[in-house]
Amino acid sequence: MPVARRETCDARVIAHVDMDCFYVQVEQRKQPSLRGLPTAVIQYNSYKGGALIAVSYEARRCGVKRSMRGDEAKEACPQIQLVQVPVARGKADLNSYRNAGSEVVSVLSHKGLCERASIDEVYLDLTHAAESMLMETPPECTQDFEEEVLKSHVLGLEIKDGSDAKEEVRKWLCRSDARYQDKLLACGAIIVSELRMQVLKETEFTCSAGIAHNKMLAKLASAMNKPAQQTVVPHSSVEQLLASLPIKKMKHLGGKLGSSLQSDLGVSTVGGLLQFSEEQLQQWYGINTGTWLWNIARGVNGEEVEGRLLPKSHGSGKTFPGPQALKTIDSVQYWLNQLCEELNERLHSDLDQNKRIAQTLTLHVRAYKIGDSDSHRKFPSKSCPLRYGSRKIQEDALILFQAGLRDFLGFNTFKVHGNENNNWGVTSLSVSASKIVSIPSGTHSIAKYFGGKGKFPSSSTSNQSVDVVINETVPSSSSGSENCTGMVPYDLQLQYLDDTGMKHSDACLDPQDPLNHLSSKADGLTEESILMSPSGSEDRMAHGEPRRVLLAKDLSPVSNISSLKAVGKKKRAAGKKENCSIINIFNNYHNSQSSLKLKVTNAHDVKISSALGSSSADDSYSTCNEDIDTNKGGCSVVIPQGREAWCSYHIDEIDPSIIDELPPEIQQEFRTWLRPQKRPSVAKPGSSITHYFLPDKSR
Ligand code: DCP
Repeated sequence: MPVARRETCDARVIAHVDMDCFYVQVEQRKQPSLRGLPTAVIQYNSYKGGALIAVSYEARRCGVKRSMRGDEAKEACPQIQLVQVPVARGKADLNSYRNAGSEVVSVLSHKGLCERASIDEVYLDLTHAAESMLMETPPECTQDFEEEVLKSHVLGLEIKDGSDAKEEVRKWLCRSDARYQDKLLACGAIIVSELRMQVLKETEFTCSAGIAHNKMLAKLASAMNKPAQQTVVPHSSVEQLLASLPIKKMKHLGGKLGSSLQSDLGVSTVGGLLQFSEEQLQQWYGINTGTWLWNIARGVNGEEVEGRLLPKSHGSGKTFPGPQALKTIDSVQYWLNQLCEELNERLHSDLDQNKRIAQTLTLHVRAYKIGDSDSHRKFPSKSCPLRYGSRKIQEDALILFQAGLRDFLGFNTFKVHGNENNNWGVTSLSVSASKIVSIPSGTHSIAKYFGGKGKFPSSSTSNQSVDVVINETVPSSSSGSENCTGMVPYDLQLQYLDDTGMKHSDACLDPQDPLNHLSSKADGLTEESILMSPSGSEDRMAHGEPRRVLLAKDLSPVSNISSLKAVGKKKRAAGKKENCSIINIFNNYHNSQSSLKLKVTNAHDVKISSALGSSSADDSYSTCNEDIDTNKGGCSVVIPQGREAWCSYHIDEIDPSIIDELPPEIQQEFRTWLRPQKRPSVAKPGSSITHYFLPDKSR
């Protein structure tokens, strides 16, 4: 659900920039001969000529719509040029569009805080730039304005018949008697027009923009005059704008909430909500939503522009409509493998280019059950800690799927073995990696990458570190506020989603589960319920803080450890050979280090910590007390840096194959350190992962 936030009293200048028919423009740049022609980009499948996903404005003028398929578009506009979206791994490859979006962002980010909101949308906070302009070169002292700014649409500005619209806009920009806020907006309009021209010059793409005093109004305005135009919302025109804005056009009101406002309150426009008091709206829709509705009726929206040029999450998805629905575990596994490979590539390029790592893997599925027409939104989404490496992501995604399928079908009817299935079908799969954190620049130490994650003074709060530790400590936990991809049509894989409300329930495993070979992993799952966004175009996944996280926060180190001992016993008794993640190893190393430093446990506990940590396949069983806030609790976890960090490991017992899991630069750093010192291996036969990377306490 939307979150009600107060607006600051300070005047702000916010712009929303939206690329015009973006995929078409990218294809037209690749093939300039298509410029000016009615063009559409179609999905790669050939059914009825493929689904249209982007339509040029020339084609729109001929009646072509995005809801059409290629064959229909040809009927409506015989001269239409249909370009197929690039394909990789049997699905749409959006990399060229994603990269084109990044080019635009790099131009737009020069003038103020810039938030990349989707593959082709950006918010800018231009308040400072506008204030400076007003101080140094106010519009009223400007003689010549660029044509582009004079073409602006200013809501509420009356252009009488026969009068020169550009001259009216010039007068509006230069009004000396305008309110301060509107003077700032005039400066914002000039800045945005310059930025849009710059985007055109550097990328060859046109875009449209809205300029207002908050994000909500700026977004509404950017869509009002397309393509290649901009719209300004002066304060005085807000009421009029909302008075005529249909409820369903407002972000978050496209779905059930909007329908309820229409049918239960009889309201058809956003302005229609003005007749209700805040208390009434709160009574009917809850405190937060009620206040949010009361605010939007007045055009109030305190959301900040987040300085973010990079995505909050990575996702890769594919839909399997109608007869293409997947009906066997094998076919699901095949497609999960494709999606995970793509996700892995993107994770690695994010690591290489931006020095960021993701911490949570989430699987979203849409499926149906035969005989249950209501089942298509009920497949629970599942998350687990993300392990780097294509194979590991694939394995984990399949485990998440199987756990979700078991819940979806109900324990009694679930059969995982065999491929025969007559009662379910999967119509959409998507995997996403979220909780992305930056690695501080200039550090190439594994200790900083993994052991110290969540503890970087500049990038994490104490709460974050608690979350991270809980992620590693408590089975099933993932952050309560992660962002991840929802189900999206047309393999739309780049998502920058807002935080949403919470809804969750515990994943509960039956020891008799036929999936018991998965149970240690499944035990580490977070179940998430799908909340479909009210807005048709913005399907979102709501994530909540799982109950276990809340419980875990309350656990004392000692109770934590004893519960872990029990888990450890169970796992050792099972004698399972489990996979090992390098991330776990380093986390466990540091966790055991911090346990020692914090002196919360006895030696036995520390031993358990090592044993559990190093034999665990999932991230869940390390004994760890790092949820004690290092800033507040008076106990610090010292993360060794650089060479010093490596020196505390037993090099003789390091399995070189584990090193392959590391990011390339870390591998290099590690091998450089390892080579001159590596002695002939003295690892005993049968020596297990339990012993790898234990700190050398003799040093
Ligand atoms: N897209 C997609 N599937 C959808 C919607 C959009 O793959 N259901 C892709 C193609 C679009 C791009 O995302 O080019 C941006 O989507 P927009 O909704 O912003 O639409 P356009 O940029 O194509 O057109 P407009 O000029 O109306 O914004």
